[in-house]
Amino acid sequence: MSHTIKGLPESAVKHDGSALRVAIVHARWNTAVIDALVAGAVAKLKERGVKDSNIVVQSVPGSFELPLACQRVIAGAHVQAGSNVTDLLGGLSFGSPSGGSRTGTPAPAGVVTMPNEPFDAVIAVGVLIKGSTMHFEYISDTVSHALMRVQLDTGVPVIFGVLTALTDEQALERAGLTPTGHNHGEDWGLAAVEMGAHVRKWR
Ligand code: DLZ
Repeated sequence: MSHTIKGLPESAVKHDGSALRVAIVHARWNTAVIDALVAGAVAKLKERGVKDSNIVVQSVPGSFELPLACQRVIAGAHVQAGSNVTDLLGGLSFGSPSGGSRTGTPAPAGVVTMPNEPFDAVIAVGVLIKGSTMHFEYISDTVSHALMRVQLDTGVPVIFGVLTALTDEQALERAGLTPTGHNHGEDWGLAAVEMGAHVRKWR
């Protein structure tokens, strides 16, 4: 068996997620990989005690859309329920249709309003796979910087769940979809609970 010094060791403290609210905002590009990553993140959130009703999942078209979506979700903007998420994850909550927004603005018809409580962490999930143009480089760079900006501007941890893979194989491996792969979504779920718990203490 090969050994490596790389990777995230298990935290000495098992952080308690039972009081935390976490949003997962994910792109739909490269869906097979995205689905596995989101499922891995949700599994670890639940393992750490985060309640189903406190996990909100929102999809956007591609990784380029992640920063704005994270910023709006953190701000408590109205979020359209995505049926793909309910299908994928079996009934996660999108909040009460009757709930008001934090700004007090009524939700437009057909739009589900987020619950009022703030999020303790947001996990931004995207899968960028290098093609034959410069698209990959521009989006990877822009999205990384923008997600960092969102977390520093809002004070809410934004977990960086954007895979920047050079090949399909790399993406599959990092989503645990190859025999020797590891699902990085699990790490992101744990990081969300750890950072959410830390930031509550640091307020
Ligand atoms: C256009 C595009 C391409 C070529 N590749 C990816 C990708 O590998 N992963 C991803 O998440 N999104 C990709 N996109 C879509 C962009 O992120 C974005 O959705 C569109 O440019 C519209 O703004």
